Amino acid sequence: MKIYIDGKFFSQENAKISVFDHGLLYGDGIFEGIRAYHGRVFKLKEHIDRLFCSAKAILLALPVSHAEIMRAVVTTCRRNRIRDGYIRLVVTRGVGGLGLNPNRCKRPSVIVIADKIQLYPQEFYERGLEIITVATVRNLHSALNPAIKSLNYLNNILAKIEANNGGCEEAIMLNAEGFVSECTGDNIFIVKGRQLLTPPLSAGALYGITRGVVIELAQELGISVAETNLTRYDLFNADECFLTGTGAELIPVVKIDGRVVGSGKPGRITKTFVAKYRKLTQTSGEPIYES
Ligand code: PXG
Repeated sequence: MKIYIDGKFFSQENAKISVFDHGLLYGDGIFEGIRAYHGRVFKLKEHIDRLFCSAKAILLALPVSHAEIMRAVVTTCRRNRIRDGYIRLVVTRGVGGLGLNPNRCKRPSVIVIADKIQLYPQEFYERGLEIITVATVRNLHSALNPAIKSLNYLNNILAKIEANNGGCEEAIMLNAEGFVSECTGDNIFIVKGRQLLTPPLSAGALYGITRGVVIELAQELGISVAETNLTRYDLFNADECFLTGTGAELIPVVKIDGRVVGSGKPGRITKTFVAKYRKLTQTSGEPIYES
């Protein structure tokens, strides 16, 4: 595997970052998780746009342009002969001293890892997931805004541990007001009648790229979408529920905190979105290879 670090490629053994990098010392940095399907990088521009938004929010001046980062991602995929894979793009604050001050970090580092994708077991997609609400509350947007895809993911990791301890793959996280925000690495949607409902970003959700695609697909399907505060009660009484994320794609949810959702099986509207999403991933994206 060849890993891109600051414009050069390194073997896996030699791809190294300093222990003085503030990405390691303080979680001071940002990242993106991107997928490639069929020799194309899916929604690459949108991921790089979001990376720039995260960078702006943490006052990190990216050392390379939007176009250069897009090229770095595509080139790294090509060097690793990726057709279907997972790309982790990381930008750290860079090497600094043993103190918080980011001004001592002279140059951010840009890292691109392109690897094979580890998929969730197929049975989750066929039967649906059971998920639980966990005690760890989502970070306040006035503290560390969850819209920033930062290297500081402990809030999400703690929630994931609680889900795992409860025998589940994913956790529902509530915000400090008790409204549903999202899961640890996925956004959440419910179906109620002919309407799709999802928490607004102000509830502490990430502006998910997959979430955005589902909202666009809903428009094509003539299904209305409302971004609205949801409580656990709303989830329990939904007709259908599904999660969205680059890693998970669209995954049906059939049980929440012991309550069976809808029929207890992946719903009809969920399945329609799954099929539409799959088709889109197979037919669009930034080409990695010349055809
Ligand atoms: N919420 C959070 C907190 C996330 O980290 C999403 C929602 C979904 O966003 P996208 O843009 O991917 O639709 C994420 C993204 C993994 C993995 O390996 C996790 C994500 C993305 C890619 C891989 O668990 N999370």
